[in-house]
Amino acid sequence: MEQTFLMVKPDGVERGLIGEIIARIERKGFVIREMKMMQATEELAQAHYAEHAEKPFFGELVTFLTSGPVVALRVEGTDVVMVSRMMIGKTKPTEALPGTIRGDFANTMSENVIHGSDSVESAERELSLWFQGQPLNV
Ligand code: RTP
Ligand code: MG
Repeated sequence: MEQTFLMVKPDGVERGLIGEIIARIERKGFVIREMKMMQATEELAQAHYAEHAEKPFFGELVTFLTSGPVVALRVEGTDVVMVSRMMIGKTKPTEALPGTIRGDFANTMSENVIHGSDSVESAERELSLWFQGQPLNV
C-alpha cells in the first residue's frame, strides 16, 4: 500500500490546526501509521528541502521549518501521494482552491500550514529522513 510523508508546519502547529488537518486525512479514509511532534534541526530541514538548496528562498525555508515544532506523519492509502497533494492545494495562494487545506487556511507562499511529498520517490526519501527504522506494520 502506498505511503506518503505529510507534515504540519510550524505555523499550523502554532495556529492550533493539528486536529483539523489530521481529521481531514482520517475522514478521507487514509490511515496514520506513524506520527510525532518534534523540533526539526537545521540539518534535517536542509536535507528535507535539498531540491531547493540553490533557490533564493532556501534560507528562509529552513529558518521557517525550524522556527517551532512540527508534526510529522506517515500516512497510508490508495494513491495517497497524489490525492493528499490535491487535498493540500497549490503552493501559490492565488491558485490554492477553497476546500483544500491551503485554500482554507493559508494566504502566503511561505507559511502554508502543511507539507506533502510530491511523488512516490520523494515520499520514500522523506519518510526515511524523518522516521528512522522500519515502518510500523499494524
Ligand atoms: P512543500 O514542499 O512545502 O509541501 O510545498 P510545495 O511542494 O507546494 O512547494 P515546493 O515547490 O516544494 O516549495 C517548497 C516551499 O518553498 C516555498 N516556496 N517559495 N518564493 C517562492 O517562489 C517559493 N517557492 C516555493 C513554499 O513555502 C513551499 O511550500
Ligand atoms: Mg514540495
